Amino acid sequence: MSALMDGVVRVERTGRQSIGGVAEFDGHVKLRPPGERYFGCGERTAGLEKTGTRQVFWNVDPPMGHTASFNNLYTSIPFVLCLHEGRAHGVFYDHPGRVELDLAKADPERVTVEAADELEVSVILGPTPADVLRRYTALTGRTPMPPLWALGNQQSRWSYMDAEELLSVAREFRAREIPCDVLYLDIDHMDGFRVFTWDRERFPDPAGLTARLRSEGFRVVVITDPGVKVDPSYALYEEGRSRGFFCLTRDGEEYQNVVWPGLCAFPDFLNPAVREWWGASHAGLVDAGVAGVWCDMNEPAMFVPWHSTMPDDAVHPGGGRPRLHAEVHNAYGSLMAEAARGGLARLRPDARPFVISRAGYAGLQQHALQWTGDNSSWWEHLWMSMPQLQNLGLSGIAWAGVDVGGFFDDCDGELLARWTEFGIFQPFCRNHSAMDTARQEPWAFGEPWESVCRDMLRLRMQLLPYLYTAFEACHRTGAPILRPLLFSYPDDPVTYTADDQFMVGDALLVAPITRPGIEHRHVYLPAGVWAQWWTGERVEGPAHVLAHAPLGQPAIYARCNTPIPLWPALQHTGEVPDSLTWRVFLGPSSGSGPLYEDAGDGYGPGCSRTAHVERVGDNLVRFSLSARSGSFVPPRRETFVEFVGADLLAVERVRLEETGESLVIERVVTTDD
Ligand code: MIG
Repeated sequence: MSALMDGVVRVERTGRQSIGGVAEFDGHVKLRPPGERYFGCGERTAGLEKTGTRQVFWNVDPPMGHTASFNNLYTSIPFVLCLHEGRAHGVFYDHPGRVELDLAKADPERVTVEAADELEVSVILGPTPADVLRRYTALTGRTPMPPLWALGNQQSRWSYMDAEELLSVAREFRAREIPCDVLYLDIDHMDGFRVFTWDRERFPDPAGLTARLRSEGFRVVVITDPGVKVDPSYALYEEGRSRGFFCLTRDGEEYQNVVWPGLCAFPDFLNPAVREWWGASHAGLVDAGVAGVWCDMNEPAMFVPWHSTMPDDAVHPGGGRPRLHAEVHNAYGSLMAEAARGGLARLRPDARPFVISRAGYAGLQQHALQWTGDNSSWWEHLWMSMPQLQNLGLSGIAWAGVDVGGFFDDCDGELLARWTEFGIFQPFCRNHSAMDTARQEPWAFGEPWESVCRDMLRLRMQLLPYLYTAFEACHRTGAPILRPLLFSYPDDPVTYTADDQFMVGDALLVAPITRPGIEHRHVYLPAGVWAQWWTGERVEGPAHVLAHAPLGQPAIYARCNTPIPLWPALQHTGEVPDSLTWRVFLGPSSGSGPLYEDAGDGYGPGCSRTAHVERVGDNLVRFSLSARSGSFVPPRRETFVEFVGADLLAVERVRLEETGESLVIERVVTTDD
C-alpha cells in the first residue's frame, strides 16, 4: 500500500489490505461490506445507481445510440463512488485500455476488475462525497474556468449549410428576443470534410461572417474531426504523412479507414509533437475569428465496419515509445482535446480556450467540456439526461451537457419546451439536432412552446452569476455543478434513488417533467426548508411532495434563507448587466450564498463575497454582505436584495449601496415569513 498524495492510496496487487478504514481489498478484488452502493462510472446509460451491474469502459460511437442495455458510450472513466453508511470513498481503476468492472453483480460480496493490461487501483478517501471529488480531481485534474460566454445559450444543427443560413438563425434569435451566445458550424462548413478548411462557396468570407455575428453578440464554434483526408494536395495530410504523425498498421503502413472525408489517416495524439502540430493547425480557424472548437468522432470512430474503431493492433508510434491501440484506446479522445486546448491557448493567449469533446478518459475535464453525443428526441432520453449528467459530475466531469431537444429523430413542441426547462440547468446548454430531423430551434414549433423556451432561457441568463460562482467553486474544489442529492445528503439513503431530480449548486433543487401531457410529479425534498420558485410556497423537508409544474413553471425549489445572486435577463453575455439582485426566500433558519466575479475571460483577478441571512428573533431578518475579497471591481450597477415571503405577494426589493465594504441591513417580517 502506498500513499500517492493526501487522501489517495494505491492498492497493492497482492495480499489483503484495509485502506483508510473504509475499503478492504484482496489483491485487486474489493470486498463489499453489506449494503455498500455504487455510483459514478462517468458517462453511462440507465440510472444513477450502478450497484449490481457490470460496467464496460471502452469508448465507442454506439451503433444503436444511447440504450440502457449498452452502458459504454463515448467516454470512459473507470471511477466508482462508493457509499456505505453515509460515508463515501472512491476507487479509480487507472488504465486507458479496456476495463470491465463487476460492481457486486456476479458476487454480491465483491467488486472485481478485469483489464487488458496492468492497471493501477487507487482508493480516494472521503468521508464526504465532496472530499472524494476534491481528492479525485486533485489527482486527475480540475475543470478550468470557462469564459462567461460559454455559459450562455448555444444553438447548433447538423448543419447550418451556409453563411446566409447561419445569419438567419442569428437574426431570429434577436428578433424574437430569445437569448443566445453561441452558434455552431457542423461538418458541412468544411471543404470536402477536410478538417481546418472552409467550403468557400458556401462560406466565402469566414472572418467577415464571424465579425458580423460578433457585432450582434454571437460567437461561432466549429467542429473538427480527427480523420485527415488522404489527399496529396491537402497540406495537412502531406505534412502529417511526411513527419510520421499518423497511426500505423502492425506492418508499419499508414493506418487508413473511411470517415466523412472518405479515406483518412489518423493523427497519433500520443506523440507530444503531434499534439503541438495539431494545436498549431487551429491558426486558420483562430484567424477567421472562430471562438472555440468541437472535437467529434474522437473515440476514434470509423465507418468500416460501420461504427467501429481503430483495430487493437494498430500502432501509435508515440514519438519514440510505440503502443498498440488497444493499450491506449480510451485516451485518444482526451489527447485530441488536449491538443486542441493547447493550440487555442497558444494562439490566443489572453482568452480562455473553449473545447468540446465527445470522447475522453478520466481527466478529460482539464481539457474540454463533454457533451454526451447522439441521444434521441425521446422523452426517455430527457429522463436519462439526469442520471447521465449526475454520474458525470460524480466522476470529475462537471462541465457537461446533452443535446437539448435530442439529436436523432423528430422533436415536438412539448418535448422541446420540457427539455429546455431541464436544459437551462445543464452546465453546458446547447440545442443540437441531426440532419433530416425536424428543425428544433426554440421557435420551430410555434406557440406556446416558443414562449416557454424564451422564458426558460431568460431564467438561465438571470442565473448566470449563480452558475458562474458554482463553476468557480468547481474549478477550485472539483464539486460538481449539476449534482445528485446524495452529494449533499449522503446520510439520507432516500436521496440515493432520487435520480430524476438534482441540485444545481447548493441552493437549487430541480425536478423536471419527463413525460408528455402531465403537469404534476413526485419530488423528494431532503432535510431543510425549501421554497417553490414560482409561488414562494414553503415546504419543510424531508418530505415527499406532489409538485404542480405546468408548462413554463418547472419544479424548482430554493433553499430558504440562502441568497441567490441574479442578473437581469440579458440577450447575450456581451450586454452589461445594470443590476445584481440577491433573491432570498425567507425561512426560519440561517444560510449563506457566495458570489464570484471576474472579467469573464482571460486570467486577471477575481473577487468574491458572501451574503448571509439570519433570523434574529421572530420578527427580524438580518442580511449581511461580506467585504469584497480579491482585486476585481465589478462594473457599476445597482444592487438589490429581494425578500420573498411565503407567498409571492410579500416580495420586497431593497436597494443597497454597494461599495465593496461589508454591509448589513435588517428587515422586519411577519412570523409567517
Ligand atoms: O457521424 O458531424 O455526435 O453531434 O452532428 C456523425 C455530424 C458525426 C456525430 C456527432 C453529432 C454531429 C455529427 N457527428
